[in-house]
Amino acid sequence: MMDAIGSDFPLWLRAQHLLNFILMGMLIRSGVEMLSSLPRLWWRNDCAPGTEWLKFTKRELPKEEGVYTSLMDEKSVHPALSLPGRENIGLGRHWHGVSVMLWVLNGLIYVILLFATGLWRRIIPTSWDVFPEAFESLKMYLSLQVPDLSHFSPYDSLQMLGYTFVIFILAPFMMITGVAMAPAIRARFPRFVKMLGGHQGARSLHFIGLVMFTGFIIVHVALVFLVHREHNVIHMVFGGGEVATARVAQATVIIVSTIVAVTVFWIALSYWSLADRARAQRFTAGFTEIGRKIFLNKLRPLGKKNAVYTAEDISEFHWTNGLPPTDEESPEWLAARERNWDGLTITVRDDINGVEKQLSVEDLKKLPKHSYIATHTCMQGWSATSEWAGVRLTDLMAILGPRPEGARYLLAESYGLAQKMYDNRPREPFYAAIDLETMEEEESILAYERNGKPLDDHLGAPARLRVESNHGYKHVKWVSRIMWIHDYAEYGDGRGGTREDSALQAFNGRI
Ligand SMILES: Nc1nc2c(c(=O)[nH]1)N[C@H]1C(S)=C(S)[C@@H](COP(=O)(O)O)O[C@H]1N2
Ligand SMILES: [Mo]
Repeated sequence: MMDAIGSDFPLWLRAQHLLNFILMGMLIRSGVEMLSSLPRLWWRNDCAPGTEWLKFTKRELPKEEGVYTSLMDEKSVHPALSLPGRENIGLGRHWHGVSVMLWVLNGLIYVILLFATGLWRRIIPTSWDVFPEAFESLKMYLSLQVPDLSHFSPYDSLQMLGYTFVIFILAPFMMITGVAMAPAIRARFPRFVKMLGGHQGARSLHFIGLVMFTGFIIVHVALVFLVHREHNVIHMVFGGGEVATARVAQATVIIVSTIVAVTVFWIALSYWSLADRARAQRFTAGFTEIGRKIFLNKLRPLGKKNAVYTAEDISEFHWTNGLPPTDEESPEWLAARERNWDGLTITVRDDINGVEKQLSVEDLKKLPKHSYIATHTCMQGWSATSEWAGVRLTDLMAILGPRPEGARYLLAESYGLAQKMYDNRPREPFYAAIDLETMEEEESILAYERNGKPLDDHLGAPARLRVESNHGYKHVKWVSRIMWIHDYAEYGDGRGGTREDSALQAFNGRI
C-alpha cells in the first residue's frame, strides 16, 4: 500500500519543512522574550506572590500589594537567545504575532496538501497495530538499537504516532492556549477561557506546550542524524533517490549550512530590531494588525451577557504596574488624596473644538453607575479578577453633548508620569488612546470602585480607565483628563499611548 504513495519527499514538503523550522525558531525565541518579562508561572488567576508553580528568577516577591510592579520583575535575556532580547516584550509580542501568522498559514497549506496528495496516509495511523509496533520500536531505541530501514515507509509506527501528535494535537493546542490569553477572546468567549483554567491556566499550558515542542525538536533532529542518517539527509534535501556517498556528502553540507544560515537569520532579526526599535515596531505591528483586523476587531465582547466570571473568581491579590504619583509627579494629586479627593478635578474635554468640563469625584458618582466582574491581564503575563464599578465612557463623554465631528479616538491622561520615555526625554503624563468601537463597549468605563470599595491608591484612585477587551496598558490609572481627539499621531510620540511609545506595544491592545 505504501509503495503506491511512495516514500519520496516532494519539493513542497521539503520547502514547508524548512519554513516551519525557521518559524518555530522565531516562535520559541519570541516566546522566551515574553516569558522573561515576567519569569513566573501560576495556576492561580490572581498570581499571588509565592504561589508560582515555576519561576526563572531568584527574586523574592513582596507579599504586600502595590509596592512591586511587574516592570521591576523583567529579566534581560541576551539577543542570541530571545527575539529581540534585552527587555523588549513589546517587540517580542509583535514577532510572535508575525511568526504565528505565517506558521499557521504554512501549517494549513501543509495539511491541505497532505490530504490532497494522499500523503496523510504516511503519517496518520489507520490501524490500532500502530501502538504495539511503536512500543516495539521504542524498546529497540531504549536498548540502543535501530529498527531496520524496511520498517520505515517512510516513517515507522513510533514516528507516525509522534508526528500525528505534534501536527494534529500539539500544534492546535498551542493555537488554542495562545489565543486564550488575548483579552478580546476572553471578553467574547469567557467560557472557553475559563475552561482552560483562565488566563494563567492558558499561559501555563502554553508553556508546557513549548517544552513539549522543544523536546520534540531535539529528539527529532537527533534521530535524523542517529538513525539511518544517510537515508534521511538525502530525503530531506533531494526528496529521494539513490543513497550514494557523494550525494550524502552534498546533502549533509546543504543541511549544515542551512542550519547555520537560519541561526544567523534568527539572531540578525534580534539585532535588526534592537538597532531601530521604532522601525521594528512599525514593520511588525503593521503586519500583525492584518491578523487583528481579521480575527479580533470584529469580536464584540459579551458585556452583560457575560456572567461567566462570578464573585467566586475574585482575586485575593492584584499585581500592579505603575506606582502612584509622587510629589514631584503630581503635588496636586497628593494634596487631594489628603482631602479624600476634595478639590481634585477630572477634565472631560473635546480637544478638537477646545471645549471642556471639569468634574469632581462626587460629580462622577452622580452619573449612571455600571458594574461587572472581569479579569485584568497585563501583557507581561499576570492577571487578576475584580468587580469594577464606574461610569461607562459613552455616558461620561455624553456630558459634552453629541460626539464632535472628526472625533475618532478617546484619549485618557494620568496625574502620574510615564516611568520612562522612548528617547529618555523628561517624563510626560502616562496616557492611552482607544478607538470608538472600543470606547462604546459596555465594559469600557471610568472606574472609581473595585470590589465595592473606593479604588486603592496603587490601583488608580480616585478614578481609572477600564477597557476589558484590551490589555492593561490601556487602563490609565489616576485619570486627570479624558478627551475626544482626531488623531493620536499628534499626542506623545504619536503611537497612541505611553506603553506604545516607550515599550513599543501595539496601539491595538486586544491581543
Ligand atoms: N498612570 C498609569 N497608568 C497605568 C500604568 C502606569 O504605569 N501608569 N500601567 C498600566 C499597565 S501596563 C497595567 S498592566 C495596569 C496595571 O494596573 P494595576 O496596577 O491596577 O494592576 O495599569 C496601566 N495603567
Ligand atoms: Mo501592563
